[in-house]
Amino acid sequence: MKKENTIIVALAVLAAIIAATWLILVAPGLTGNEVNMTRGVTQQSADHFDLHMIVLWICVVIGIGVFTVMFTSIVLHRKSRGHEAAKFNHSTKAEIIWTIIPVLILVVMAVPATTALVRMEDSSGAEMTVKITGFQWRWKYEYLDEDISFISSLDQTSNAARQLNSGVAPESVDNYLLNVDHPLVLPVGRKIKFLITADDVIHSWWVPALGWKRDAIPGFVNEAWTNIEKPGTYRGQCAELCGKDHGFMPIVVIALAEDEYESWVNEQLAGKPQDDQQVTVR
Ligand SMILES: [Cu+2]
Repeated sequence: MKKENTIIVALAVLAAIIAATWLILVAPGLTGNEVNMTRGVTQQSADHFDLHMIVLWICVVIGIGVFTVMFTSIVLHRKSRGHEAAKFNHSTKAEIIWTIIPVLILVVMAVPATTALVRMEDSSGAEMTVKITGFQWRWKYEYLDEDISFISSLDQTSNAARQLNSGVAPESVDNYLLNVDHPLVLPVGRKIKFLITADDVIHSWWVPALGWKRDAIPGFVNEAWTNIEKPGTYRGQCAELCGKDHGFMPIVVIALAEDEYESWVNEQLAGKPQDDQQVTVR
């Protein structure tokens, strides 16, 4: 086999692998069927997204390299062309190379991952604290700096639609099973600490747009924090199988601009919409 032919086959294989990678990773995003993670609305979620992309592209480059060498070898050095397997069975040089290179790649990936992890655990300097308690099957929110607390349950429309023979088509309900009666209202641009626990079994508080999820465990208080950058409505769910209605305890976070949040707090303290929130749990 001439050297030029080897190069041509290798290039063809490389082109085919790059095209396949593009089709799988990039093309779905162009057509709107994005299969990637979302970037979210906090620095933490952006950190996670960036880490995920760095690691993904490292894997893509490794994959392209490995498959190019593999398919080129399979095509050009097949038995029917008269090639014979090499006789050696050990190569110290190869072993050193294929140990050192992966170690270096892992070290390169560990640096940004550790930085993000340390930042994620550092809730110091929080400007407000919200205690979250999971119950079968609802969430209780207590604003520890204000005298505000309420219980957040699945909204009535979803709850009615989910009943057997309800006559309400789930498709007709907006945000079916992802809506609550009393959303958690938070300000944007403020560092908010969460203390997360549960009162019966293990639940898990998860809003994907915030970039993390924390188990709510009876007898333990887990800590997390966020600083939402963009006003909006962000939905999540309990992420720990916690009983028969595990699928019916969604989470809704409404992030408001600072002044709107302040007027919401004042409304709550004035007691207006609080009256119907004294739901008995269990
Ligand atoms: Cu739960």
